[in-house]
Amino acid sequence: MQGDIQNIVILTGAGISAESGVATFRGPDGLWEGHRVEDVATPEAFARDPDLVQNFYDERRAKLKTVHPNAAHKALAKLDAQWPGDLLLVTQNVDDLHDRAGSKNLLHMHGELNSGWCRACDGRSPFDGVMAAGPACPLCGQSGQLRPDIVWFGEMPYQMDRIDLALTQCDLFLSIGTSGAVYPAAGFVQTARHYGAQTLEMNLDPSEGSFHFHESRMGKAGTLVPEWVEEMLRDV
Ligand code: BV8
Repeated sequence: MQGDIQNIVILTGAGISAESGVATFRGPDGLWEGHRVEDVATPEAFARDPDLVQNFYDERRAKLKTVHPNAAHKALAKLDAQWPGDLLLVTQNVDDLHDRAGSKNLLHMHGELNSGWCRACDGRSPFDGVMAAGPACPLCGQSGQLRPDIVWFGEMPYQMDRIDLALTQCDLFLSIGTSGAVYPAAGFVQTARHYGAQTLEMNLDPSEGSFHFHESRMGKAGTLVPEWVEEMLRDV
């Protein structure tokens, strides 16, 4: 696997955090903490019922304090530290588990629970409290103007230029724990493959885009990812 691989792009989704106890989005009932994701993760939902949306994210932010990185997060952080080529970890997840595991070459394309975005000064700053209470923006001091720093449906994901460049230059694209239901992330495998990368998927069950991957490994991320990292670091 690792012979001719220099540059790697890894995409993660909610499945990598599932074994840490963080709810995935599209479980059997299709509901996410009792809501349809499209009903709460949109600017329209926030305009219509800001308290509902703020409470939804406040609950998830508070839960972060009770969960911890699992073996998959830790294995990716080890690869980040020891891989001699380029490695970019693009996560769709808004939890801080990759950060806490120690991954450095990491970007949150859908934003982060522990960040606040001020509608008054447009500034973003670390935030780990209760936003529904209308706290003051740490940057401009205005109260009641913070929104979750989350990319909702219809909003542009973060750092897309950086992601697209990495996809054109990678030798391996690995997707872990995502259903392949949401774009543009679900299209990354096609871009990487178009530019000649090997493509590998690790998921509990086949994603919507499984057929785009050269190889799919079905199983739990907590088992598959550490095995793969050891395989990649064996001859480094
Ligand atoms: C944009 C907020 C453009 C963060 C989220 C029609 C066709 C194509 C596209 C569209 C369309 N209509 C609209 C669109 C665009 C839309 C979209 O893709 N809609 C979908 C529903 C069709 N996309 C957007 O709007 C994006 N923006 O396109 O902007 C634009 C252009 C110009 C100007 C402005 C804008 C924005 C997308 C981001 C939306 N935000 N959430 C939050 O609150 O968390 S999306 C939400 O779903 C999450 O962010 C999550 O990251 C994402 C994907 O979910 P997954 O991570 O894959 O989780 P899921 O539960 O689905 O799957 C988990 C998988 O893990 C499963 O397969 C399971 O089997 C597996 N698993 C479980 N346990 C384990 C496991 N695997 C391994 N081990 C385990 N233990």
